Amino acid sequence: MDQLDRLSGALAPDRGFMHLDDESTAFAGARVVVVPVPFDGTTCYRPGTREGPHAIIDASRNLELYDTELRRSPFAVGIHTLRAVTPVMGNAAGMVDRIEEVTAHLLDAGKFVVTLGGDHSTSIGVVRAFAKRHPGMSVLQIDAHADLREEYEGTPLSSATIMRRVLDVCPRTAQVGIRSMSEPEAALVEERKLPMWLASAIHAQTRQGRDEWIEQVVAALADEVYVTIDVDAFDPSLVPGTGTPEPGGLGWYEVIDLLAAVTAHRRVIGFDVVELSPLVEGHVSPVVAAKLAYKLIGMAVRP
Ligand SMILES: [Mn+2]
Repeated sequence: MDQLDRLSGALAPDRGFMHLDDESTAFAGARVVVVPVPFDGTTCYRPGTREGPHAIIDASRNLELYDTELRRSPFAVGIHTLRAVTPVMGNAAGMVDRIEEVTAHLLDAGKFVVTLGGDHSTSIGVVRAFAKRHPGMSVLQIDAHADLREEYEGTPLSSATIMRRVLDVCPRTAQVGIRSMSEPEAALVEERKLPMWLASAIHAQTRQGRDEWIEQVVAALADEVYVTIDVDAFDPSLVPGTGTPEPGGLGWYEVIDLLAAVTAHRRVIGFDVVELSPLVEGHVSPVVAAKLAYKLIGMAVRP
């Protein structure tokens, strides 16, 4: 823990994620570790995602510990909330390295790592640590944006380049809920035949009462799957609290049904929830992000 102490500074909000008692949160016994990363050095439109982790943990206070669909209480596997990772301000590369280091420590300790952003560049360091230990894994991205730019405003490490950086270390990806990308990104998708499910295609099936897209996404994934969830994948009517909203997003049950299928047929080895901006909307959006994180812990980490 000494090295983790060096990298994480401010105290976690009162009692950590889900506000559990000491017995359920002790580091040694906890199978899950939640890592708050209050960093938004690279968000391009409206900042405020640095407030995301605190807002998610705060909102989790009001969630039931029992999951009605899973019919059990996911917290029973033990959930420790790390103190927030100290931001390296104005130095995206330094921040990515620091996040990789924290994640690596936790993975080597055998923990299931849940990272709360922060902007989406947070995921670059996390994925690097996972990819070194799970070279055959897939990355499933649930997001409104393809985030496949080679660089954005002069930097290769940004919210807008995260999936391009993922491709540097993990060739197997699936992108779901996408409805915004540049022409060069679309050309890259075409050229490399990157598996992508546009939100419009998902909606077309939903309107007809079909959901074959879920099976197709699962089929595209390797046995081990890292999941990165940008909350702007959801429709802005459900999650308005994000820096770069896009109309036409996914509904709650579309995302949950997908994650249920992925966790049933593949091994989800870790995930992050990023881009929540509670300063834009801080009542409903943090609750959605908190419930999503808790439910995915429940689906991925079985007792
Ligand atoms: Mn996005």
